[in-house]
Amino acid sequence: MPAFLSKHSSILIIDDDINLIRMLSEILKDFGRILFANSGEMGLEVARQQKPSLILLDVAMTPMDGYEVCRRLRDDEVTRNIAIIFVTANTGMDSEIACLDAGAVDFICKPLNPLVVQARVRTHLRLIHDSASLELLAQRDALTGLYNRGYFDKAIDVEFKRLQRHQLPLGIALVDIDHFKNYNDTYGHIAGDIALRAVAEALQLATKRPGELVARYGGEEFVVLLPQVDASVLAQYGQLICDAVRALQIPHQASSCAAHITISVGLSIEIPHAESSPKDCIERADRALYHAKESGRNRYHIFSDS
Ligand code: GH3
Ligand code: MG
Repeated sequence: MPAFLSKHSSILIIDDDINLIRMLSEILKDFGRILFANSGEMGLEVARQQKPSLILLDVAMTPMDGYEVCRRLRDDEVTRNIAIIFVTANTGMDSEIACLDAGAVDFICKPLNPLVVQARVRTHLRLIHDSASLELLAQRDALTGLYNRGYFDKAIDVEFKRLQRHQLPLGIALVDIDHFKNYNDTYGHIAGDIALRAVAEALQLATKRPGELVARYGGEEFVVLLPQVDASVLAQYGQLICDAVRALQIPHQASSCAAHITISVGLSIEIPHAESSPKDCIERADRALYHAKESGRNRYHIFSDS
């Protein structure tokens, strides 16, 4: 079975004719989880709660018709991006245009032809699956598979605001591989790429608490978002990732600080407030990283004003 036809797909059928719901459920039973609602009101509620992959929406319902349901789905941030296919008995061009103008991706005419319904739904589930895959791909760094800088920049903005609202601390770790230029010069760029991947994986494995996020910040630098940590947990984390990379035991004969690959880590922690910004948090971690490098590398340092 193709990946887009799976138990992860769900289809919501909104129709006030229970026989039609039954018929569509039977036609689409192998396409994913089938949800249904027999009124526009109920459909809006289910859509909000379950966030289905696709909605099949009857046009002629009372008291709220399909166009109105569609408009409300589009107005709601939670349901805005769910694909909608209208199911309509009106086959005229005006009706087709009205369906598409209302924001539907397609329409299916009654009486229902099972093969046509399946073909249309299959097509849209595939499109939804492909665009979700592209979106996931756009968040990732191609070499390491970690989140990329663009994704991290958005994530830290969201997290900063959330923690500011709750007055909880935000920790940041900036991680930089020591003497990595020398590593490339000694072992070659391909070996450098392999080492980068290994370090990325070690960081990911060591970063386990809910809400924590590891990203490749650029080059041989990584960044970790550590929501709701205190200073002692942050220090433990700094030590943990230094140890984890050391434990990889990747030989590095051109390093001044060890016989194998090591990292330096800059840590910062603060409760976000109106006068600060995510950029300030990163800057503090960057200054701490500079300090760790200056103090001999292969260590972590926590930012403090002094
Ligand atoms: P320091 O200990 O001060 O951090 O020294 P460094 O040599 O690690 O730092 P520098 O900024 O001088 O060099 C970083 C090196 O990282 C240079 C660059 O070629 C390498 N690098 C960046 N991205 C990649 C990558 O994707 N693959 C490989 N193989 N190397 C990379
Ligand atoms: Mg470096």
